[in-house]
Amino acid sequence: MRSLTPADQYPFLGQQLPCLVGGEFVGTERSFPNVSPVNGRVIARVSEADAALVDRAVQAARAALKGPWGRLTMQERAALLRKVADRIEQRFAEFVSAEIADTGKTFTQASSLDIPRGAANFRSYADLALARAAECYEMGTADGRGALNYSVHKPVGVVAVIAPWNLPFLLLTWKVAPALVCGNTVVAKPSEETPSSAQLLAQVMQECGVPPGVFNLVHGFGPGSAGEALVSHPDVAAIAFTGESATGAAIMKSAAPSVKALSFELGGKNAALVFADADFDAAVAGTMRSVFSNCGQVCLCSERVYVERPIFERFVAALAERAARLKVGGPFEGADMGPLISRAHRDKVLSYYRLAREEGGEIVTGGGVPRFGDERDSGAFIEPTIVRGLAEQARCVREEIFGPICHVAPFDAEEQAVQMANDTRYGLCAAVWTSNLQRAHRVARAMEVGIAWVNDWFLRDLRTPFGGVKLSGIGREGGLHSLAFFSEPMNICVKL
Ligand code: NAD
Ligand code: 6OD
Repeated sequence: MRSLTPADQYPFLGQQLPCLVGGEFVGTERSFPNVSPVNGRVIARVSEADAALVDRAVQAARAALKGPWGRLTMQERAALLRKVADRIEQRFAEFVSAEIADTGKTFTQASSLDIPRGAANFRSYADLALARAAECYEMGTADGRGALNYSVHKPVGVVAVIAPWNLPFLLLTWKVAPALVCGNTVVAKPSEETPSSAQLLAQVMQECGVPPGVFNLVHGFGPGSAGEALVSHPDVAAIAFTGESATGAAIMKSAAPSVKALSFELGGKNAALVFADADFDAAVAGTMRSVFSNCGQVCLCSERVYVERPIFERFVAALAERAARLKVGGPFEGADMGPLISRAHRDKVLSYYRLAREEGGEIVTGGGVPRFGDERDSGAFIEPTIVRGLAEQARCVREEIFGPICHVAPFDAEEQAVQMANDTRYGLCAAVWTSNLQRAHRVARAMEVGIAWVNDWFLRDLRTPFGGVKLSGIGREGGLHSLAFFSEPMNICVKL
């Protein structure tokens, strides 16, 4: 065990994190605390951008579109993205520490998923942008000479990127990288809970020579703060947002008067379907991952697990046994699961633990808060929890909880499993566990979601479409889909 707290590794310990506006770091009088979810300690303060500072950031981003940035070729922008990826890797330890300090997530996860994916996002979009083909259509004309149509891609303009706290660096860079490679300028707002890896990214942008105003960073909250000021700003052309569905609805309202382009990755109430013919051990291990990764705080996590009746009892017992053995603890303790993001979020998740009992569910394992007898008792730790016996209409089965909890229910027939999985207002992803090839394709395709995994979960190829249907989002990101969102295509028709 290295330390109970990441504070000693944290690059901004005791500092006030500034915003980045037009190439200058700007502190503000108004600030808010950055609190460690490991022990409740204030580890830094964060400058809060007001509407005036957000406006300065947007104007700087607008001006930068017409500066040297606007004259760079795609190749030059792609090269800059690669430089950013290299620099993230050079400062890898600091990024990992920053992410851990804000979230309390395990060192293993931050160093194997969050930060490497941040660097990979920049490299992957550099590759993709260079490989994008232009559309070209030859056409006949009455005079027999014909014409040639070809498309060019222009930037959309100033893009607002708004990120949540669960995978802060992965999700921010997932949008910043394609926005920049397409020639846009960005005003990014990380979650108020997780400002630190974005702060390091701002430094990296400066170090790599990204021109002033191309990448701006504003800190703050949503309503009545930097977030709302940004999404309602008339000079922001597009908003790429990841977060709760209700927040998406509020942002749509703010964005409506200036008819902004929107890309939304929102909440989920994802199902895992486990058929009796599945590789039992792989299905248990995969479901453990899909329920408890990042303390259940991944939009893709399975909160509803449907298991075919012949293996139901054995599956629940295996899941419960493994969940009870999960080690909950601080980032450097070799734990399987860190804390939730905050005490406030823990109160919300605990309210669902209580509700599960009130709604007639049986808590198979967990259901409470672990006691450590040290400073971690002031953190936001919670027990991994499995519930059974709830009605499909129970709120715990219908509402996104975003914590380490799932409800397990049996099914008797494939059609019933499909019906139950799809009976939700969300539609982000599903995991199907079966060894029957035909069933795998049939059931995966029947899922009303944007992403279905067969015999795995959260296996990512960054070229693939990513997003959700229903309350889970608008549009798709990933690969060419992101490049399309962040570009304005224009057709040029040449009479020959
Ligand atoms: P959130 O919606 O509370 O906040 C996300 C961001 O939006 C934050 O930066 C916040 O400050 C900002 N914000 C809030 N209100 C705003 C407003 N009115 N105007 C502008 N900005 C505003 O989400 P969260 O709690 O940070 O993250 C958890 C949620 O995100 C869960 O619902 C989860 O499912 C979802 N999520 C979805 C995906 C996906 O890919 N579909 C990925 C990660 C998280
Ligand atoms: O892997 C990704 O690209 C992605 N957007 C993951 C989202 C995870 C949600 O918490």
